[in-house]
Amino acid sequence: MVRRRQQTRTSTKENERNTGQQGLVLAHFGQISLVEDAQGEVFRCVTRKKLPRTVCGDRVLWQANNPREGVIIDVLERQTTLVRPDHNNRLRPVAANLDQIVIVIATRPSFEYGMLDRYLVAAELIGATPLIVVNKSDLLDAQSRAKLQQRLGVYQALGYALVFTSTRTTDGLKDLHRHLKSHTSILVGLSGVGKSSLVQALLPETEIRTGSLSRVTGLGRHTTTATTLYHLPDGGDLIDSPGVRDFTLWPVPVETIASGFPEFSPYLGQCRFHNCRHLSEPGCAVQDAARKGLISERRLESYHELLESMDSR
Ligand SMILES: Nc1nc2c(ncn2[C@@H]2O[C@H](COP(=O)(O)OP(=O)(O)OP(=O)(O)O)[C@@H](O)[C@H]2O)c(=O)[nH]1
Ligand SMILES: [Mg+2]
Ligand SMILES: [Zn+2]
Repeated sequence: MVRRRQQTRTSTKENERNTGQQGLVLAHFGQISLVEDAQGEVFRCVTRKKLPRTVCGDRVLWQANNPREGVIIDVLERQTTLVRPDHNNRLRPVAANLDQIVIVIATRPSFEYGMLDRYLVAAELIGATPLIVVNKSDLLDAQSRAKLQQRLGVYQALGYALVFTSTRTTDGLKDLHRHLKSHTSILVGLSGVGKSSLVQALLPETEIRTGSLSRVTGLGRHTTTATTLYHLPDGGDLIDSPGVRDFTLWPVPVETIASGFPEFSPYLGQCRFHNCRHLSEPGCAVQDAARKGLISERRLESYHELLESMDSR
């Protein structure tokens, strides 16, 4: 009896699966997701109860119930998910199915190397390629640009790509575009570094969905409030996300943090203690490497800060 009921339920679900069509969530706000069908038409959809909340980049099965609206009946498995803890330390997904994280920094508002490192670790841990973009390059004179270039050289030495851009002078935009082709990338970083301006500069024809989805702050600036996906003309998707005041890494086991620092990998397993945390233990191969200048002291410091932040949770 019980079994038959289960079978009936499964076959109803199968039916729904068969009648639903695949779609891509471009943005999500309140109860509504903007779902794009295979032809590029966009529908306002609600999500069936009991399903997880959809996020930008989700692939879903959905049914149209009138020319512009529909219902999401299933959320397909996510390949990757970028999450960030909210004010109450609850994990909130930001976007799904991305393969590249574009960390946008600028000198105004100025950035902090610790945050850059936390974003890089996040990218490493979810298996996304990080790209570092220094926007507002027009604000840098030759000397400060060279200095910044030199300080960021440590990241290039680790194999991370670095691009200087300006939406004012269009400096570096071609180079950025080249990196974005055939990837699903998300722009992350502090509020006001110019993420939406970069999207607008790359997609001059598109009206960047800020209007109704954004609010004008007291400063008269448009701050992005909904994570939104845009298609690039010659392949690839670009996701604009709301700026943050800080980025905290989600809780991970302390052993995992070291794997977010690629330059540690030759030394992992070489320490005297197998459970070495690379803090002040004797015979630590990671600290030895830092003393010899093979690992940047500042990166090691970021690692220590991350360990402490996990301990204090
Ligand atoms: N000088 C200069 N200003 C820029 C550049 N790009 C953007 N801006 C300015 O920076 C300010 C913030 O730009 P936005 O694109 O809204 O920044 P955002 O990162 O999207 O901000 P949030 O949506 O709050 O996260 C605006 O006043 C832009 O005009 C640039 O390359 N150079
Ligand atoms: Mg924005
Ligand atoms: Zn060690």
